[in-house]
Amino acid sequence: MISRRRFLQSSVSLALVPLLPRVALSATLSIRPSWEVFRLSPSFVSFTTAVKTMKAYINTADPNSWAYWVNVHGQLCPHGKAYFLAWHRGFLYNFENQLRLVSGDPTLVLPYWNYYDNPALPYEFLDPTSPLYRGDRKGTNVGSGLTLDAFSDTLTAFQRGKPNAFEPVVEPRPHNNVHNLIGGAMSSIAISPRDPIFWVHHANIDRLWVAWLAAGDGRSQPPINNSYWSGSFQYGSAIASMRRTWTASTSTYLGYQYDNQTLPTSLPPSGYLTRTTSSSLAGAIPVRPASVQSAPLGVARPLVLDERSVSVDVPLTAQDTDRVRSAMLKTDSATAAQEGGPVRVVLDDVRLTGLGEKGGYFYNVYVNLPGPGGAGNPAQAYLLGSVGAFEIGVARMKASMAGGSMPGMDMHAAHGSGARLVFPVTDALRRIWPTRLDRLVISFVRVDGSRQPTRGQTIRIGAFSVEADPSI
Ligand SMILES: [Cu+2]
Repeated sequence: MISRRRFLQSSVSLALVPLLPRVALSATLSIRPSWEVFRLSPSFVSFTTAVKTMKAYINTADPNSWAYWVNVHGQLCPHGKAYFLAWHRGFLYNFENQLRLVSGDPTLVLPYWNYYDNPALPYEFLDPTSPLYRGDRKGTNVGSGLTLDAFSDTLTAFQRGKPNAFEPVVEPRPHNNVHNLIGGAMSSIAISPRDPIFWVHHANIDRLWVAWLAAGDGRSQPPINNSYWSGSFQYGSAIASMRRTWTASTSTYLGYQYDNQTLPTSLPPSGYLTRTTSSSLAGAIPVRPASVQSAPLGVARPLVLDERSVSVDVPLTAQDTDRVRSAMLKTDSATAAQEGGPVRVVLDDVRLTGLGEKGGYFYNVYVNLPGPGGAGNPAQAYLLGSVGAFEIGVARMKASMAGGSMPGMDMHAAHGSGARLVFPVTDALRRIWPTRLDRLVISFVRVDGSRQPTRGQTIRIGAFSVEADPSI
């Protein structure tokens, strides 16, 4: 895989290459169907033929190759920051155009995988003779990674940085969780579009965006003339850049609609749960896992994660308790939810083991889960976030871009630098409002995409700590 810098340089030299002929879009294009409908339609053959043809063509500078799209995503996609949804919408649009060109089928549209209806990987992706197959997947069911959090009536704003915004919630849950639970290429941001399931997963994420806006009840995004939409998106040197303004009219974007534009209202029946994921059942309160370590506030400890769920005990002195209470009382909720909020879990020097890189799992990170038999709030009240191979890749990508060094994006070659992940704690403490506050217990609850997850170490955290700013 080429580095971001080399990619940008090659963009300059390729600027003289004429743009490929584009399929003219009819005004009536087109309704994206569910996978269940799509697989019985003639388009299914066009799709698999196009996938096979593109995979067989090895020229990363040419959008007729599968690798072109993998590289564009690895170099240019915004994750964990603004325009996550809008950039990927254009990415799907351009890729879909290419599928039509390659297949010669001008009616082909991407289908979506609605895992809220069926969380099992569609059968066609598991057939070793199909171009949709990959042998590196670790999970075949994403049910344990689904939540309804993003569809709450309280999330009426759209963009990152606003309180109660949709985009920063739908990205981790379900988007990241699905990437992690499938594993293989899907759990690496650098190469995830290698797996054909990427495209039907992202079509579903795009559909959820359409459904969110269509659900109304005050849900709104910046209007078309808002400065938020100024600027453009890039999709590599061979594809014309696209103005952001086209994102304003979501339900009829470029003529696309989905055959189901309603938000999920329930989670799929739990036909499948692993030993360790019963705690991720919708609405169920996870049982606090046993503590394996103790770390005083502000003191960093190494922590290794494996197939088990674990907790770290953080005993608080009277002075520490004052600091945490002060943060809970005096911080507004927008600040409390920020990454660098006044109380935070800091995971530094985070590295994937060889097993961990393969994905198929993630860990929900909670604060002060009730003990066995303890009643409490809804599970999501305790949730700080999650960590898996996908989040670690995103953190490293963001760090390398912020640092300006733009090292090679090949995660497998970049073992040198550990990632840093920070989870705000103050907001969750305000939700659960513990009456006693003599300790914080940070729990890592393992979630798997397979009935038989591999045992062994996945993530090595060089320095785990809980930090609290001095009393305000
Ligand atoms: Cu992406």
